Amino acid sequence: MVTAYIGLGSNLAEQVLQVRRACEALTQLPETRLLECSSLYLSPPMGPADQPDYVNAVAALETTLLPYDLLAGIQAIEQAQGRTREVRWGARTLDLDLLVYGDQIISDKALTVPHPGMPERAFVLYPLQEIAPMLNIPGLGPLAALVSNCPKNGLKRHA
Ligand code: PH2
Ligand code: MG
Ligand code: MG
Repeated sequence: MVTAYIGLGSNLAEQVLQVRRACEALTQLPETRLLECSSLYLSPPMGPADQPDYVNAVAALETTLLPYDLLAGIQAIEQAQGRTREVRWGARTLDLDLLVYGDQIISDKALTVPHPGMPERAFVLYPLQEIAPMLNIPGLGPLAALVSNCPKNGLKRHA
């Protein structure tokens, strides 16, 4: 049994509903239990500025799925919610990223875990801190230290 963390993001097509529905869909993954979903946050876009603000959250799961099967599972949820993506870092209906998979460090063509963008992403670190304040991220160190080195960059709790 492994604890894994998933980053959720949406900035199109009823973003709040997209993220809530994705959290619900995570409860339906096989061999997996949803432990907790963070509050929803609003964040200005990282990347091209000509796109709507994002709704972001982070979920904690307990799973016996292998990392690639978990990845396939979250990609299926993206597809089921009508994910289209044309532009790198462009607007999307739903983005689910495998952030952390237990204490494993994986780096190959299909998957990089822990997610390499985490240290710069307030919209990942702050929601993660809400649900796992003592987390130590393999290869990156204590979450608390990453948070103190990452300004909020306009991140706000969604009312
Ligand atoms: N995701 C991206 C690109 N930029 N910006 C915010 N605020 N939130 C995101 O989830 C996000 C982003 C690519 O996955
Ligand atoms: Mg992403
Ligand atoms: Mg992604």
